[in-house]
Amino acid sequence: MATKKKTELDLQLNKDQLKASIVRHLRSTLGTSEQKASPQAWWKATAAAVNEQVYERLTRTQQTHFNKDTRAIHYFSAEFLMGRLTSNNLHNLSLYSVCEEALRELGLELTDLCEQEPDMALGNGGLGRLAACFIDSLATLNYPAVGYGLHYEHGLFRQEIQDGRQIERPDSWREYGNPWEICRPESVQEIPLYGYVETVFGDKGGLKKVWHAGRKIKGVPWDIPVVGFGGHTVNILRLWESRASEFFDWDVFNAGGYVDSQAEKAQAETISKVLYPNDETDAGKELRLIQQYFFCACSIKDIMRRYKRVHGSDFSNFAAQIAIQLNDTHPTVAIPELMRVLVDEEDLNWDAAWTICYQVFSYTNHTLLPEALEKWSVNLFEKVLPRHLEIIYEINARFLGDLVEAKWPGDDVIKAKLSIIEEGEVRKVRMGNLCVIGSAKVNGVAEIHSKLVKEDLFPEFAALWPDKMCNVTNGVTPRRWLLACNPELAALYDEVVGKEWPLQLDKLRGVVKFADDKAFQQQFMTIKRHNKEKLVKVIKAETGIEVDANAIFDIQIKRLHEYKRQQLNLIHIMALYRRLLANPDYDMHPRVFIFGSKAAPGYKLAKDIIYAINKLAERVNNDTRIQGKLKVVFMPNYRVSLAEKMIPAADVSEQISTAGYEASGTGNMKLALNGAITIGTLDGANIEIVEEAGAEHCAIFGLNVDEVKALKARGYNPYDFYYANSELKAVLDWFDTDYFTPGKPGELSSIKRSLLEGGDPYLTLADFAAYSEAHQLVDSWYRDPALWAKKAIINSATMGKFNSDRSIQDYVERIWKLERCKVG
Ligand code: NBX
Repeated sequence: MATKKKTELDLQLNKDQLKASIVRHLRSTLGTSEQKASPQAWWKATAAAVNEQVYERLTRTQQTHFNKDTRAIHYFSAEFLMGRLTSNNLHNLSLYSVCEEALRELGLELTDLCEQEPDMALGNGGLGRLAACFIDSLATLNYPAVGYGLHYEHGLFRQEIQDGRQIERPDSWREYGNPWEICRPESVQEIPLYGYVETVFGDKGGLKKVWHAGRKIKGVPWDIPVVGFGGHTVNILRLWESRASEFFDWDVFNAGGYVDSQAEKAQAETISKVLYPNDETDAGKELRLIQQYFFCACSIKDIMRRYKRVHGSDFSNFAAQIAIQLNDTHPTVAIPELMRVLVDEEDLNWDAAWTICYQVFSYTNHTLLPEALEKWSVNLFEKVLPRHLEIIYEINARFLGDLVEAKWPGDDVIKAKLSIIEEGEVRKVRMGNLCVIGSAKVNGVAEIHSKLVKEDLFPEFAALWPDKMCNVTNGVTPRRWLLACNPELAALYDEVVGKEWPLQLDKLRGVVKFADDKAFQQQFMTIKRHNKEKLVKVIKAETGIEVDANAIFDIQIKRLHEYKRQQLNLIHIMALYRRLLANPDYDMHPRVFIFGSKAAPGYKLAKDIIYAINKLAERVNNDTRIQGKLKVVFMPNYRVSLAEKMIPAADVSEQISTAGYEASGTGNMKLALNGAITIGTLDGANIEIVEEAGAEHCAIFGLNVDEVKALKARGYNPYDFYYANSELKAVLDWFDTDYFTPGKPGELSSIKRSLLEGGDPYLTLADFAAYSEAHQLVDSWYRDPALWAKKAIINSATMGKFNSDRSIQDYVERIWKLERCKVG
């Protein structure tokens, strides 16, 4: 009898089936029983039951993609900050409430089980989280896509706070297993490193390069299924784990070198051991270059294998089939690697290979900070990747000799600027220049940022290739950042605008007409209140601090960096505290300032700012004189799962970077979508948020990009502001006392020093007065509940543009030229 293909309906589980499946997995997969099972076992059994659905759809997706042989996007990123997957997968499979009911009948709460899951924290911040949102959107929109990255054993460090200071602890997200990943030994790759290059006579005549590797590393792929919303397409995120290659170990082992072979093994496994915790700055470490090459080479091999299975050695379709997006410069080495494979291994001539190469790659820039632009020393490159350095030299020689010479004949200054190689005492490979030269398209991540990429960072490249530079404004997935994290607001929106908004976030515009409606305002603010009450409990549990849900919850959550200006927030809170001490009746609505932030372990000033926030918190929170009008909370170990609890509870969103420095921001989008009012500068995507929500519904302050540039050009002197503003002076002088660190004066002085002697590179003092005024405006708005509710509603309802589905659609139209591939 012919087996009938399962229909969608067959796939959809009901409550009783899911319940039976969970219990079956508890017994047969987890080897325990309903009586004995721990919450963790229940969570894993639930995941296993869900995986039956996931795998069926994954297989269908892969078959469909194979049969249709369509063009696919390969998203190369050193980071994917996935967070937890259980509730996300349940939502995307439309199984969330079914599962909730099934578990309830078993005496369990789904939300409790979800807390068992460790965050998959394989990223630092915005860049890694953006990659996670993008693969969600790609699957949701039914685009054939693979995410490629590194299977770090330890993700971003866990942050503990001890006596106010950040302590880094290792993160062991898979210590007890991760039910969402599948090991694929059948797709293992072997990757060469070190060694030397030999020039030999090729079979077809002419010379040929052969790279003799000094060692080889095994790349083991782990697949994480990426379930699109609606559950049609299940793509994969393929993360490479490094292992010792058997070929190498055996030689050493047979020679009696068991211990040496173990050392080799340990070294090989070091490559994917730990995520570098620096965001924005680059350490230039050998291991990091090896990490980058390792995951790019494994991924290119994987793409080649799949391509050749269908097309053999005919590469004429390669560029039509394969698109690769480079998430910042971290995967740049993929460009010379593809050249190496095509020229050295597949015997294509240089021109043919290059024509393919620059059509395949595109590059996203996420920063203008000079210290963040990756450069590798030529010596290091030569040692680790000798053949790649030769290829880079060849790319560079042809680029400078042909294109640059034709456009600017004899201009050596421009040549030096555009060269991939930076000359100097230590010669360096500029990864940004290599990316631009080797890519079809280069994009920034918000309108203003893309403009600055074009005009300030790469002006000559833009003159050479006017069509290469473009913009794709970032977005966030509304499934995780509204539907899953704010269920009450999601349900309200379902009622008011229908259930399509998680796919078409623009539909929320339909809510605007209720912004003045008293009943709706009340519903909206009641939900906010519930979310705040939940956060009150989390704050108490995590920090012991008691806060009142009647206060304004003012939240700044992001990595700690001077340009993001947590120090501006800090000195403003100190100013408020002074006002309250000077006048206990100082008229302000009670405020809770809440921070969440990790500092790079080597970033001394950033760690000092965390310490100062905690010391200020200790003093303020225990000062009865101010009658609870001011509270300060530093939430330890900020991460995706904590963001999901903080964002729905925010009244005010702090987006206060120095204009021109925050490429886009994505937390700004999540907070506004959940009804927070932005207090921010005209920087990154804030500008577009204000365009959507209306300037009157945001508290914008401070210097804009042009004013920042002008002030810097005039010569900025922070002392001008210090002496001109007595409150600011008093606050800064406070850092030198022991008011916040009893018996230890000077412990916080580094912050004052950076703002005065250090020259205040991010113009904190220049923006202080305007920031303080903006806060007063926000305070006055909050005292008018109807006005506040209206602004909060309008902010949430107008964030449709910042759906990551829209970003992906922009990438598809402007860069990737993909077609959707419906999985039946
Ligand atoms: O990328 C961030 C930007 O700062 C944000 O403005 C932007 O919204 C976000 C997404 O486009 N950049 C970022 O997160 N960078 C890193 O995390 C990073 C990590 C490692 C590294 C350099 C930067 N070596």
